[in-house]
Amino acid sequence: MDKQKLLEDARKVLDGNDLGLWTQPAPGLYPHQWLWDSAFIAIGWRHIDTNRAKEEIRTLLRSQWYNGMIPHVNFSSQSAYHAGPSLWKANVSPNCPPHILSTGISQPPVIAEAVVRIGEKLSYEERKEWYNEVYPSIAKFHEWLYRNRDPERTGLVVIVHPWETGMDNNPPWMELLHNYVVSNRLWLMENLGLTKFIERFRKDTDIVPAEERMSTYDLHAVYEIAQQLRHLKYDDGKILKKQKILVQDLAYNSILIRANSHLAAIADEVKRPLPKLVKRACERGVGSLDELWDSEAGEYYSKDYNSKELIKVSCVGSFLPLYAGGLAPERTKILLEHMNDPLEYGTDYAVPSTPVNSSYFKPHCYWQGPVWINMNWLIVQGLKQNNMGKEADKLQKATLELVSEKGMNEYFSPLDGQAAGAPRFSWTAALVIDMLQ
Ligand code: 2M8
Repeated sequence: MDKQKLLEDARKVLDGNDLGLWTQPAPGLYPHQWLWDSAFIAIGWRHIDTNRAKEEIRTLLRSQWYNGMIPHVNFSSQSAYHAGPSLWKANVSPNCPPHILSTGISQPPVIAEAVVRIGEKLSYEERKEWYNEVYPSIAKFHEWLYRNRDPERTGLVVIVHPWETGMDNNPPWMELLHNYVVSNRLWLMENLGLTKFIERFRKDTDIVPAEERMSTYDLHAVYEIAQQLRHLKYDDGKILKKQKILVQDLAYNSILIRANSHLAAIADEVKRPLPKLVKRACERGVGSLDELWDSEAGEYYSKDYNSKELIKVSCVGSFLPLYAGGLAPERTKILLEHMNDPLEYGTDYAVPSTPVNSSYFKPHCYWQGPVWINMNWLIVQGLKQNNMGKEADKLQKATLELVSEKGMNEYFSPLDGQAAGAPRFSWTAALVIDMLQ
C-alpha cells in the first residue's frame, strides 16, 4: 500500500467536496450538510487545518433548534436532493428557528467526539477557548435527547426515524417497517404493483445503481414516516405516544454513551456543570445497554419501544457497545467471535454491515451488507478501549488496504471488496486521513 498516495487521494476528495464552511458528503447524491458526516469529516480536517475543522462543527451547531435538537440535514437551499425541505417543512415546529432550513429529525451524536479530537490538536489555552465556545450547544443537544426521547428515564433514548440511525435500511429497522403497515397508500402501492412504475421517478438511482440503494418500497415507507412526524409537528411528546415505529436503537445509544463521556471531559476542563440528565446518563454508562443484551444469542440488539421486545435481527451496530465504553471481558470475547465467524461477520473484507447468514444480506446494497469506513473506524476505537489493540490494528490496516485498492467510495462489497455507492465520499477520505496519522 502506498500510504503517501492514499493520503494525497484522500486530501483531494476532501478539497473537492469542501464548500468553505462545510463539506458535502458526495457531490450530486448528498449536496447538503449531514450531522454525523460533518463530525467524521472534521476528524479528518483536524490533521490538515484545525480552523477548517472547527468551522465544520460551527456550521453544524448553527442549525440547532430552540429545544436543543441538532438536525440530521442542514440544507443549502439551492441543491436538488430526493428528500429535501419540501418533504420536511421543518418550520411547522415552533422549535425550528425561522432562518433554518433543515429536516425535523437528528442523527448519531458524534459531535462531542469530533470536538475532543480537534481539541487534541490545540494548545491548552486554545482548547479551553474551543471547548467554551461549543460546550453549551452540545450539552443542550444531549440534554434534549434525554429529556425528550427518554421520558421514562430508562437510560436509553428512542429513535423515531430510520434516518436518525444513519444506517438507513439496516435490517432491524426494516424488520419493524415490514411488520407494520406504514400507511394505506403504501399498502396500495405494493399490492397494485405500482412500485416498479414509481421507481422511475427516483432521483438517487440516477446517480447510483438501484441495486446499491434502498428498495423503492422501503424508501417510500421512510418518506411516509417523515410525513407522519411532520403532521405531529415534530413534537416528541406526541411522537412517542402515537408512532408505531419507535426504537431504542443500539448503535445510536452506544454512540451517545461515548459522546457523554467526551462531554463530561469537556465540562470538566472548562469547569461547567453537566445537565442533570446527562450526568445521570454518565453515571449509568455502558450499564444502560444491559437490557439490550440477549444472553442466549450472546448479542446486543435494538429494542422495539412500543412492544418492549428486543428486535432479534443482527447488524453491524451489534459491535458498537465496544465503542460505548469498557465492556465486561467475556462480552468483548463473545462479540469478537461473532465478528470473526465466517458464517456471520468474518468476511474477506471486514466488517460487513449485515452478517452473511442474514436473509437481508446483499453484498452491494447500502446498509444491508457492504463495509462502511465509518463503522470500521468506530469499531477500531471500540477495540482499542477494550484492550484489543492487536485486533484494532488488524482491522485498521485491512480498512486502509481496502480503500487504497478499491477507491474512496461510500461502501464496498464484503465479499470481493468491489467499490459501490458514491465515488469520492467525504467521510471515507476523512477517516482514512485520520487512520493514516
Ligand atoms: C445516507 O442517508 C441519506 C439520508 O439521510 C440518503 O440516503 O439520502 C446515509 O448513509 C447516512 O448515514 C448519511 O449520513 C447520508 C449522507 O452521507 O447518506
